[in-house]
Amino acid sequence: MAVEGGALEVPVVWDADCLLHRPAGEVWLGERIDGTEVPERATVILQKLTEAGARVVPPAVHDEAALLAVHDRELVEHLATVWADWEASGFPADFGRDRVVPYVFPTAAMLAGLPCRLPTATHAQVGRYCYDTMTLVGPGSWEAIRAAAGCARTAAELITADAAVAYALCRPPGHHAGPTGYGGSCYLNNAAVAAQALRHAGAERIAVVDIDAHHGNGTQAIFYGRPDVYYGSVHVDPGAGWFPHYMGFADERGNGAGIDANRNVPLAPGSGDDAWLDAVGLLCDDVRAFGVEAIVLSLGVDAAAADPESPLQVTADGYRAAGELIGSLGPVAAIQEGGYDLDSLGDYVLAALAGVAAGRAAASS
Ligand code: SP5
Ligand code: ZN
Repeated sequence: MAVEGGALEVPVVWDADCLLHRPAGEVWLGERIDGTEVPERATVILQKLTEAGARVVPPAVHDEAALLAVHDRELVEHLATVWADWEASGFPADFGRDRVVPYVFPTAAMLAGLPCRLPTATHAQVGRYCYDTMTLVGPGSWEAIRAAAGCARTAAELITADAAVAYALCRPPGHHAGPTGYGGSCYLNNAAVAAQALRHAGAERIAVVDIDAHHGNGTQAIFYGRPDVYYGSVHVDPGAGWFPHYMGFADERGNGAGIDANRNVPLAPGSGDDAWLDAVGLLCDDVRAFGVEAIVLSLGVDAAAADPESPLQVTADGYRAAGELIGSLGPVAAIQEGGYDLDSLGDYVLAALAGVAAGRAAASS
């Protein structure tokens, strides 16, 4: 897809460590199958954006404080150490278990009111943090997880320093990771790290707008009780049987001081550009009314018609139009979330970012 007006004027924050995470599939209904969250996702996006003339920049040095601002320390330490513990327990060498996967989940139903202990066995600890069987950890996962969060933070810093728009090519994605747990192919919440970095840099109010095909339950959970960070998401209706199943419903509007700073717009499976863009427009109206200094865009492109993980039917032109609407709101740090159709992924990301840049340019002229 050609970008009108020359090179894509959006810095792309990228760290090759993001390729080191190789989940090597997912356990789907009890069987290991090929996963779709593969390293090639990042490679095809990078190639497309580079061809479009975008400047690629490395992340600034990352520190733990940025992660601990939105996640419990135990979660961060678990992710940093679980592969080594798994290996030391002999699972890969002695049992052929080449990836970390949980098998016991300390749900409210299991605990029956008792406090959640930290179990002794590594393989039992995993279910305390990982809430599904599709989010495997292997050698190199932590390096990629940390690199992705660093890219998100740097994108936030770039727009703080007056870039109108910046994009972090994060992999693995982040919006399903919450304050204390991970799942949905996500480990740490890159968009939340970016939003928190913007707050830290002095912005009083921030919006996270999430256009991934799935509800960003992790981002919602992190900011649910907060009045300073709005979260709005359009996604396939979890009530129609789609991940994350347990949240993402329209009546989730925030809690305590965060009431009315959360909005979910679930769409019927099969919805296309018209319904989807109406929903994006509604989120933008919300953001305008809320009043923000910057926007974090959770840019999943899995609402694409050809995407294998969602039944939404959005076109690349739809993503471009959504980008324009969002770019008109203020400076945007766009964070890569899902998007799994390797043939169209790059075109969709490029279309969205070109739209954001055009919307920003029109609003600031
Ligand atoms: C970041 C993101 O987009 N995460 C999406 C996670 C949704 N995963 C749900 C997977 C459910 C079934 N996947 C297997 C498909 C077999 N055809
Ligand atoms: Zn998704």
